[in-house]
Amino acid sequence: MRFRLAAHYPYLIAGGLLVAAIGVAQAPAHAADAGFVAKIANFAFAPPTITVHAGGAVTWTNADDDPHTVYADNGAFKSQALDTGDSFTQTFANPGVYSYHCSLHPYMVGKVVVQR
Ligand SMILES: [Cu+2]
Repeated sequence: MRFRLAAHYPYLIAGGLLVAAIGVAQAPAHAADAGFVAKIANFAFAPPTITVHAGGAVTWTNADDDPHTVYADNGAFKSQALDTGDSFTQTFANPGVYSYHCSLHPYMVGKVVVQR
């Protein structure tokens, strides 16, 4: 019996690893969520309209060589000046339409539609 058990060990170990791997693959992602990934490029917000659910977040990353900001038209949120590669994340708790612009280039506009 001892030999038989030993002979089965590799299979037991392999089976255990497989179960562990499947368990990891099916585990829901609970890591900090950057939410909707948007970018600022060529002096424009992309995409110009973003839709998220209440409680969702949007992260803008500046891909331009010039600094930009993300300013809510109603002042509800505002970023620092974002240099190349800098990001700004805003969480939207309540449904509504949030229009925003770049305070350095006011012709740069966008909006976030927050659904229930
Ligand atoms: Cu700008």
